[in-house]
Amino acid sequence: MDANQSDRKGDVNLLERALVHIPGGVNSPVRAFRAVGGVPVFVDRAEGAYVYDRVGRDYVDYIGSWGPMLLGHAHPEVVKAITDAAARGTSFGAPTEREITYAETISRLYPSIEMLRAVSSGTEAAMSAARVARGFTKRDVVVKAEGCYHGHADMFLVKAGSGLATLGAPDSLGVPKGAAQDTTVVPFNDLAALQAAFESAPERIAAVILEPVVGNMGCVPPEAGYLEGVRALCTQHGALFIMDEVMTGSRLALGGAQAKYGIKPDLTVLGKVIGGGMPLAAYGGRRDVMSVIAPLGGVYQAGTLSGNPVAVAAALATLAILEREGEALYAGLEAFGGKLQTGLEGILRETSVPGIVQRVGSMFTLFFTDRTAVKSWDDAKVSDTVRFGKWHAGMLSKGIYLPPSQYEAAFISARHGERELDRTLDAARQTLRGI
Ligand code: HOZ
Repeated sequence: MDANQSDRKGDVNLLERALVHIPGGVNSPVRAFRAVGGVPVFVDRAEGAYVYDRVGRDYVDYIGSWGPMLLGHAHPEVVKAITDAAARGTSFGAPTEREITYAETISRLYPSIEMLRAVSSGTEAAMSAARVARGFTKRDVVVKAEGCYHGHADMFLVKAGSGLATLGAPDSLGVPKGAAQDTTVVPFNDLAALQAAFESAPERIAAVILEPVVGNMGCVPPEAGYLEGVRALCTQHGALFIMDEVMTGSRLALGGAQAKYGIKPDLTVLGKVIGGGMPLAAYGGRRDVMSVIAPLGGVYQAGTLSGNPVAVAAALATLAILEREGEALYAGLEAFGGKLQTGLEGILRETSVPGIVQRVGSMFTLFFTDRTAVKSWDDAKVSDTVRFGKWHAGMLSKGIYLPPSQYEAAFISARHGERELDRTLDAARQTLRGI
């Protein structure tokens, strides 16, 4: 069934009901559609490349649960792994053999990760990695890049992208000055600024954390030599390089952006794809660094649902499929992404709408800008967000479900094919003609 926005009364009713007991009607702010106007789609179920609302209206899904659904929704092998695991108990709070297999699998796919901890969300993974870096180096300062988002721990909510950028707020209320005073922010893709940060705080910087390909200010790739430069500066100054691969991990390559670009971080933060669509994330890296974690060392981190057996089963099934399908799967994503990008760029030219498509593999963003590239938050922030709102509404009305923010990357799944491509480009042509 094609989407028809004239009949979204059901979503309007659900939003009214949701607003009574849930702030903004949503459990994560970007989902509220405040940046683009309109009413969020209340999803009833999802399968393959589609999400469906309660009356069965279908949408080609480019949110993919904000990244995890690389294999598409409800992959039968993943669903079976989840149901089999659930039937054997949903939480033990005790070690399991499958956690070991999970750690062995991640370590095999990401050779920089000699030891890891499984946690329940990317936020938890990033804040724990920062604590480990501080505990290991005995230094306090963490450097982040403007527009990169590392979850909602206090120290990272400084010039963060994602939902904060979407709502036009650089920082969050409720973060005490003390919590953020040891966070230094530099522009992404700017090695000179990072070098200056190191020089102005000699032997005080514990770690540099960044997204190797940013997804949280829209899709912003690293310039040639940038990640190598960050690696070299960290090594030179005795700081750890933490790669936040929550979005890129096992999406841009089986071994993440670090495999794609050939960079070895000291610590890696993982989530989304490596959690198989369940609440599972991980952080890990060098054995000497990870050995500071309790009970081996003095850095504390714990969690009742860490390494949850159902989540780990979903993750293992997902990673097994990715390993089995290997290069062919990533080549398919690249091929779809390439056709989508070329198609959208052609339509932008045809319609004379100022915009550029930035894409790395299966992550992309159409920036409404007259700049020729978006390399940093300074470039991203001047995008025409009013036009983005019209684009989003137009596409949604034609059954295309895009992230409701200029500052969230869109994600392609392995289940997106020619049918979805044609439908997306038809909708884009009609929409861009009208804005
Ligand atoms: N802010 C996350 C994505 N960048 C998650 C968004 C959501 O789940 O609503």
